[in-house]
Amino acid sequence: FRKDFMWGAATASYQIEGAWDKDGKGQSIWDTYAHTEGAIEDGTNGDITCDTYHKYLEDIKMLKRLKATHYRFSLSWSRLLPTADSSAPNAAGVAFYNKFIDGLLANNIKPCVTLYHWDLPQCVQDKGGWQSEDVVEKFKEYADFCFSQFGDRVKLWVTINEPHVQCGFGFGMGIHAPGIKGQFSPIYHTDPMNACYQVSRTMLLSHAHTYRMYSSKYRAKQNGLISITLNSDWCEPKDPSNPDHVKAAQFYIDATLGWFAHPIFKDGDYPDSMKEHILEMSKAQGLKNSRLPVLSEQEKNLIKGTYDFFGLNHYTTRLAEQITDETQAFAIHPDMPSFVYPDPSWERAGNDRLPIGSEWLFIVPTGLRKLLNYISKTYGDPSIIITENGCSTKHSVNNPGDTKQLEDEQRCRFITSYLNEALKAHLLDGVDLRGYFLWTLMDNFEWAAGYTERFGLYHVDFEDPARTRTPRKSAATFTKIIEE
Ligand code: PNW
Repeated sequence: FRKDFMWGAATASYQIEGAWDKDGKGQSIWDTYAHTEGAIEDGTNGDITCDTYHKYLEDIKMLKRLKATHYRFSLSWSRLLPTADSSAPNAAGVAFYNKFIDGLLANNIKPCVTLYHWDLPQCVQDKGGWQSEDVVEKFKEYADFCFSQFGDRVKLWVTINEPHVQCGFGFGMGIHAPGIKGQFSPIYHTDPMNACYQVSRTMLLSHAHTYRMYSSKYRAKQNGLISITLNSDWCEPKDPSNPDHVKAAQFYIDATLGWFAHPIFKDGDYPDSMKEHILEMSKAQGLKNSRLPVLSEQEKNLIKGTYDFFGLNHYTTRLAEQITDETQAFAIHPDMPSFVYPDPSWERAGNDRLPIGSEWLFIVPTGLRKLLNYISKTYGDPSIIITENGCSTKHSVNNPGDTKQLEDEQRCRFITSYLNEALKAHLLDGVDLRGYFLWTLMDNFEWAAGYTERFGLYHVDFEDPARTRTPRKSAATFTKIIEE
């Protein structure tokens, strides 16, 4: 890897901070959602979680011990601006992040800051949230505030984390905040509102306006880099000689990665395959126009090229074939014609002794190399930063002898093998890879799975009021790779 390669770990505010109602913090949609009965698998929430708000010095020590050069974390919008009004900031929130950023820098760890990792202020949600045009101005106002407060020291910014996961999980499937269901309800196919598409549009515009505002107002003085982080699986046809399977695999990539990458990294607009297919589906259901909102020329010009690097979150790989009535319910958004699933021969994340691991994560290191090559070729060889990659263990099942799963051999193998494929992409294929952030520094609140799924290099004891952190074997493995 490059001499200046960024080696880090990643987290997100709602997943680690706790102190959900302390020192003037406003509430976010995740506070609301996690407090809703039945929303979270184990009935938990992020009220305290790792208690990073009080224990941030420990987190910095852990990063130092890992020999990380960088740390990716997110800011809590509602902790900084409880009423989403930048003329009324929460001084305690600003002070917290200032202490944290200064602490990282004092230890020679550079911050990579995500502005938005899913915890929208509830007051913004109450006015329509991502479904309202107004959110674009609100987001810009928040970003402007963050650049003005922290941009003298933060040189690496991510506007929005994984918009397609939020669009699909939050609006449609309804399994993440704000929990808006619809796509599989009987009324869904006659509902022209189609929240997930509206939301994808306001997210793209929020990102683009923020990028341009950074360029015009801050770049000359602060000299940082800013982009978006997109999650993508790698996907292959189940049978490569079957044209339907080939088409399904490409469509899955277009409608997940391409949904946001094509507008930002290519020509300002959604991929043609998406536009054509959604129009066809909309017409078949008696709609006059496509439920995918049309982006104007002005909007396309605004969105196109708003990146300084390609932020990639990658975990797993899928096989694809065309969708059928029986498999429709598994689609992440309503017009997905591809059915995707893991090859049964792939190793599943989770303890080998357990009958089930984490539901969705299968270990396919070669998928990372293929995906990096795909991105490089499709989007004009951008500098790529892997902003997340990691491996989970299922925690709730009794696992005698190693209840903390400190001897996490599988995670060690995951890290080593995925990084080896990333190295091949860099050395053998010429992909411009700039950094790697491991998800995640320590066990934390894993969204709808609560604390049942653990991704941490450090185990966190959530029964213990001190939230004691203990390094797993994988922490040493990762450090050794960084050192060597
Ligand atoms: C990412 N999928 O989310 C998020 O950025 C993290 O906050 C999260 O903790 C991490 O990955 C692990 O889940 C994803 O189903 C959630 O494909 C789901 C998927 C991918 C990423």
